[in-house]
Amino acid sequence: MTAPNVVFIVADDLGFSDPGCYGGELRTPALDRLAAEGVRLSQFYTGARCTPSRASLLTGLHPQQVGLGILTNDDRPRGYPGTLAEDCVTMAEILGEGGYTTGAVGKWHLAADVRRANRAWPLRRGFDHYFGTLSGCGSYYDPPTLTRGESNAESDALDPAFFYTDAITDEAVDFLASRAGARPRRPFFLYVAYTAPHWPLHAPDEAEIAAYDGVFDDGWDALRTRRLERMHEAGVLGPEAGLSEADPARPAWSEAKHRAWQLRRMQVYAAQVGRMDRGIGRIVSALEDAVALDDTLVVFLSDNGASPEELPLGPLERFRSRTDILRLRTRGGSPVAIGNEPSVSPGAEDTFQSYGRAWANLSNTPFRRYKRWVHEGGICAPCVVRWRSGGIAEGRVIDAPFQLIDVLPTVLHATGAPYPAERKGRPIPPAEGRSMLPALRGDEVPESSLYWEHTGNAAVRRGRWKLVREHGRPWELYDLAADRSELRDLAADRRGPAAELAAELAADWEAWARRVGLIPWEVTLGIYEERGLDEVEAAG
Ligand SMILES: [Ca+2]
Repeated sequence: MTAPNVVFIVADDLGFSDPGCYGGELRTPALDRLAAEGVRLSQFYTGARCTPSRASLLTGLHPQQVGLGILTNDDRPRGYPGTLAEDCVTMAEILGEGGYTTGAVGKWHLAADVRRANRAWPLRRGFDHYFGTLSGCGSYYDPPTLTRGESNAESDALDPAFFYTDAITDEAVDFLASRAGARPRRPFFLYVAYTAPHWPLHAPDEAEIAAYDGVFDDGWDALRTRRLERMHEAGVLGPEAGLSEADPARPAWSEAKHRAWQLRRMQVYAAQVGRMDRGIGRIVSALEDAVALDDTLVVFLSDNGASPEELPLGPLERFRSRTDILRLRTRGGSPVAIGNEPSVSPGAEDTFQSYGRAWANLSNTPFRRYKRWVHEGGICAPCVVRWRSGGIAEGRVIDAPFQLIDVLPTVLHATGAPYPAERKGRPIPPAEGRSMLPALRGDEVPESSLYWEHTGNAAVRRGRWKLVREHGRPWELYDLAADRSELRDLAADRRGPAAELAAELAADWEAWARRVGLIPWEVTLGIYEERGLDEVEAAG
């Protein structure tokens, strides 16, 4: 068998149960097709936020090991550098060495400096080709830091028809079409990182928003219940997954104000996902046209759980000055209405809103918490894998737990590429994860411990047990085999066998934290305090 092509498709802040094939109301026919011809994972874990997740995906290491524990802020000398380390390899570097053509399209978010080309930019990290945004997010109509190769390409957006989701798709399709005709033929690695459905709520076609009229009218409470029923029916979750309590920090739907605006927010979010799904459909068609679909390992995933962030984050002036993600005017010169103001209907270029906490609570059904936390709602993501000639089971749900560090070993397993011992003469850490392929082919796999930390929120999972805490709070212990949604804290009883297990797992987590060079959140908070910054306001 020849080495397969590899295509990653990444969504940004898409909740676990949003896609149709995971039980959501959102229409995702292209993704559903990949799921029907491949597998869905029911326990695939990411990091808690964009930057750490992308770092793990591309390097096979924990984000703390590669300088990206939080975001792309340079917090040296005491904090993380916030830029991709030199002593690690990316998937593109490994596959490029093995004869692959490599391309990255879309969001990068792994470099502290997004203005001047540097060693953390895509072309210097193994990609032959790059088009996309280097920063965390921004307008879909006029994206800041849009870059082709290493040159600013923001003027691409002067075309009135420009829309970032479509531009990402167009570039990915062009890449595939040109590789298909190239001789001699080389396998390719294409990394497609959409920014959808990360805020701002931008959707260019009113018909796509109107297509969701009525779909969400019963509100987040009723829809959470129905989603979980569909997830049980589809086998994406078993009966051990109960519905978490409604987040007390958001109103019941029956008491929600500005309901028309609330519905509009969710409909625009759904339309954003629809645009992305259409792009995924075009990418799959391009692979078919190149007669390469069945010989391509296609991995779709979201980088973290749905986001509860309300806009603006922190005082507006600081939000403006600290981030390079904001346009104050449209391309036509009109002011942009920044923030979640109910009198403004989101979707167009002169708006800048997010869908907010209550809808994110629906997106993460049935779990607790959100992006930034490491309870299930923050780190459990939809993940679909298709590779027909690789013998991956078709249409099945795979229940074995995996996390982002396992993707790189999976690709190495599939392609036969070796993991190097060094980069540019410097030793690098061994890959942390293990191949998912045996499990994706339907075999039983042994248990392996998984670890997380982000802004002090921490967790370790060993088999059915998960120890998890919010920063500054005591550890909680859950039996995920009986209680997937983390509803019954077994560590609440501070004595007995559960307490012993909790202590053992806590010690395991501490040892991991030391090994990966974790910088305690208190240290970073101290740095921000000295600089007069709120925690983390920048986008991610
Ligand atoms: Ca994200």
